[in-house]
Amino acid sequence: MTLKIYGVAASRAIRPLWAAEELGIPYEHIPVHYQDTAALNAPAFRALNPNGTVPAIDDHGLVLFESLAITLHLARTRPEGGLWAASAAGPSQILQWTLWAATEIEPLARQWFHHTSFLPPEQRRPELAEAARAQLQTRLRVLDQQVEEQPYLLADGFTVADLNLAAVLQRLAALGGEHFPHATAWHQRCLGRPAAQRAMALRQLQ
Ligand SMILES: N[C@@H](CCC(=O)N[C@@H](CS)C(=O)NCC(=O)O)C(=O)O
Repeated sequence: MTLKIYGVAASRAIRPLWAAEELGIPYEHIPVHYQDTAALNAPAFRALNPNGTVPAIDDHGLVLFESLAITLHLARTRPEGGLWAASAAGPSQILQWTLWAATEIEPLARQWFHHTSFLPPEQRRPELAEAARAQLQTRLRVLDQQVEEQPYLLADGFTVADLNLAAVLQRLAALGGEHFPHATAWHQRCLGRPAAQRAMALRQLQ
């Protein structure tokens, strides 16, 4: 039995796929598309994720949804894989940055993306995109300062906190990255990792 990861790589499933690649875990990838309503509504899939969204995982019988919870789970249960923190403070800092990504960054990044690209043109409202981008600037300054004097969010080195935030901020360049050189360099360090590249290459296959 292997870990099963559901969801096309061109979705939030990139997060658990990247984590699995970092950890070197064997996994089976089931590329359910987020627009495939028949697949998302199938009883077998709803049993994995009652929200009818991707990603979901089945980790040897433990079924989970929520992409960032999944990456935390994978990192925490495979500490030898190096994504969890070795220091006493590290696990709490991982939660801090992951919740920050989920609550302070993702809603704004999503609003910007929806109103610039994702929604049909007639439903886009440029003022909402611009408002989200403007609000993100103060948050990006916080990130920029955090990685000004150390390469990753935690003193421990690269952890699942970096993976989660870098994945949530996948469109950093368009969100004002040019004003935040340390954040941009951090983002490039994260996405340039071989495991990230392998996970992103899965997008070409779908
Ligand atoms: N907070 C959830 C969001 C999941 C989500 O909305 N996934 C999108 C794809 S990235 C989806 O499946 N959308 C299909 C739908 O909403 O019908 C997570 O991080 O896993």
